[in-house]
Amino acid sequence: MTQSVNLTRYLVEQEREHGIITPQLRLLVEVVARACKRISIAVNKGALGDVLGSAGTGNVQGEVQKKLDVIANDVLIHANEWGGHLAAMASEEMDTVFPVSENYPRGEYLLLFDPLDGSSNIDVDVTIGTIFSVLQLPANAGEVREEHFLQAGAKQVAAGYCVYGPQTQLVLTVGRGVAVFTLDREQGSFVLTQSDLQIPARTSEFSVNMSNLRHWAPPVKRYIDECLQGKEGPRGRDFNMRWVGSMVADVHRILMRGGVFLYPWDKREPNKPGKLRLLYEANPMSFLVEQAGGAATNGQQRILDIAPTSLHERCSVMLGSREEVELLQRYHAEA
Ligand code: AHM
Ligand code: MG
Repeated sequence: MTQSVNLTRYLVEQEREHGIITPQLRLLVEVVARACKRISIAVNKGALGDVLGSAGTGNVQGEVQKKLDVIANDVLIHANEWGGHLAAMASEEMDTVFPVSENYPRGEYLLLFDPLDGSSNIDVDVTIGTIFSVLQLPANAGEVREEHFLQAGAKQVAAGYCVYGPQTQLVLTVGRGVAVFTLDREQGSFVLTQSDLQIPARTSEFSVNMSNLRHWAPPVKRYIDECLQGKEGPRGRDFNMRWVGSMVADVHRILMRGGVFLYPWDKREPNKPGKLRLLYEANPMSFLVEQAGGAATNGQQRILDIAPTSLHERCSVMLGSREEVELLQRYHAEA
């Protein structure tokens, strides 16, 4: 009988055979995965668990919080604060960093997350997810401060997301490719269902909120316009479009079958680089996409090279199949 590989075994093997993770990092990923199981259960209950609708509060970015945003944030905090693997956490839903209490030992890692991505899809039973990113606390850091989190995405030691769709899947990188685990609800464990994921370099599918077209910068308009011209245009082939409106779901599709995802700068808010958050969304997704052979840019530079200047910084995002992202980069350079 072939034995299935669960998340614990996968992590133990990464530690033992490849030496790329530490026991503390293994614990961290397992705790995050356990928290995601709890969130998945809450998501599945929906109205029966009284988890839908607005929480009646706002977050630091002035967005109305949904009950599930708050629940998922609490689950991640409480699951992670006592294990001794973390120094601090930061979340899209919290104003400032959350250092672990002095009642617990301090670990060497920093955990960042978007607890519930795709909030606008919660109440309509459409796929949502949790995104996370792991950094190392700089040596001799002393008291943890916001500046310790302001590391380029290339410094991430792990990143992933959990997608709550028809199946619950955990997609993970610890810097050696991308692995996919599917939640076996009977066993209560994440089972490895795909390893060494690769995004095809070429694609004919794009993912963007087309209602914003008139607000984009010329290079993005040019790229999408040429896709829309199909066979008759300069691209010489027809393009398909898919847009769920949850980054997790849209990026998951791209990791599974290729494509390019865009959430570009928009002239309605000229001083903001984009809508999505660099530390909680763009960096972890870019790390996964690069580990799967794809590319991620903000138009000007590789997303993983951006030096963050604040915790809730935004970022223009274009990621996915390598050839398409390179073309977008070229159109930006030519503009
Ligand atoms: P959220 O973290 O509050 O859910 O916001 C991020 C989401 C992304 O998942 C998605 O790509 C984008 O916002 C969709 O925004 P819009 O519907 O405004 O185009
Ligand atoms: Mg989000």
